[in-house]
Amino acid sequence: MNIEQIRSDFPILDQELYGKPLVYLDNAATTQKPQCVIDAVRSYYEKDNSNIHRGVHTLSERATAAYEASRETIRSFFNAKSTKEVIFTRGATESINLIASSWGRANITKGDEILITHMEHHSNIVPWQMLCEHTGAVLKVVPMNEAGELDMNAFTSLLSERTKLFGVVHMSNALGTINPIETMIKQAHAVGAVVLVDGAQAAAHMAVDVQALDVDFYVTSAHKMYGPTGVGVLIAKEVLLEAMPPYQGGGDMILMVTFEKTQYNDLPHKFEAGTPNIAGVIGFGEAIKYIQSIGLDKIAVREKVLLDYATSQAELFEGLRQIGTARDKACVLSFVLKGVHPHDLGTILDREAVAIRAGHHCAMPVMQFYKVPATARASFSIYNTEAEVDALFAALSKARDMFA
Ligand code: C6P
Repeated sequence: MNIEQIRSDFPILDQELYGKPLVYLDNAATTQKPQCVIDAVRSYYEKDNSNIHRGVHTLSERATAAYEASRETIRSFFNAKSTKEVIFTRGATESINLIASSWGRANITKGDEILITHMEHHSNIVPWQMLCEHTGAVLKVVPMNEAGELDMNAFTSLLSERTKLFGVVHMSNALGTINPIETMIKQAHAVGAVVLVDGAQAAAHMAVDVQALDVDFYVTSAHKMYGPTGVGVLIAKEVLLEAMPPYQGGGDMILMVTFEKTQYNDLPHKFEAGTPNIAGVIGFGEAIKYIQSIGLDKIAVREKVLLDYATSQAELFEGLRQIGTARDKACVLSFVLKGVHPHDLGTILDREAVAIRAGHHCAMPVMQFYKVPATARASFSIYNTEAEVDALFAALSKARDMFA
């Protein structure tokens, strides 16, 4: 794999901050965008800008064709059965809220249980808390161990016929843990629960086959997969979507409206009310093609090499405590440095042109578990290099010296 060539696909990487080359290690927050994605978005606005599914004119037909072609690209990438199962949303957060609002309100009643895990992002906690408040259902949580791995025995004993939905993050943004979702889906199905997998972090780093997994709902965001912000996807089994009421009402999600009654549109349009993020969806499709052009297998192997390289340095770095040491993890090095608050660390590293994230990563229960207010998090992507990992640790040494 030619990393220099890959880097040249990302124009933003070719810049200096404070006289030093930018080292971008905040990929779990959002990845950078390759030129082909930028071009696709620009070309849509320059040549095809028009509303979709409505116009009979050429521009509208072109925009509609490009939008729907992206849906097919994304269907094939995740191996969904049909494009009816591919719903465009604003991102993983909106996808989960859609499920909680639509599926949740139709299927959850008092006394039912929603099971999630201790390492969920807030977007896979709060919508379920809201649903529980509204319905009287009960939220249960699968605990984890010190390494940041789920307690599978506890998971098994928490499952029961009361469990109506099990929601689990595929790859934790705060820890990097990859969860054994295949086994968990099977076990949850055995008690009759439907399963939602939050793939916001995972989808750019490992192949996901929704049919092989037999997952009911899989969600992700384009911007963590080299695509634009403000767009994402919900992939769901058609049988579930057919039975679910619309999430929002408005244009495009209807076939016929009278004041007496509205007939809803067919899938997937029933869940896409209003003018969508057309440019974003087109850019998303292009981003997926970009990933395919490199190959997820190669991406996963390369990123593992980089994470191992960073982890071995972290293990030797005096005063550094890693947060998240699961056996199966990817792309995330979360840590605290003795005597330096993560926010100070983030600021000092910024002056060295090293971009990391410092904070609770929208996973406050993870911080509570480790009894830390925040962590510093370096997260890697396909364009990062060993030299950038070295730059990270050189900057960390400086920070440690400053606070010594
Ligand atoms: N995590 C991070 O820096 P949205 O914001 O809808 O694109 O994605 C939400 C989300 C859901 N699940 C997981 C596992 C995530 O990591 C995220 C986003 C970013 O870690 C922003 S908090």
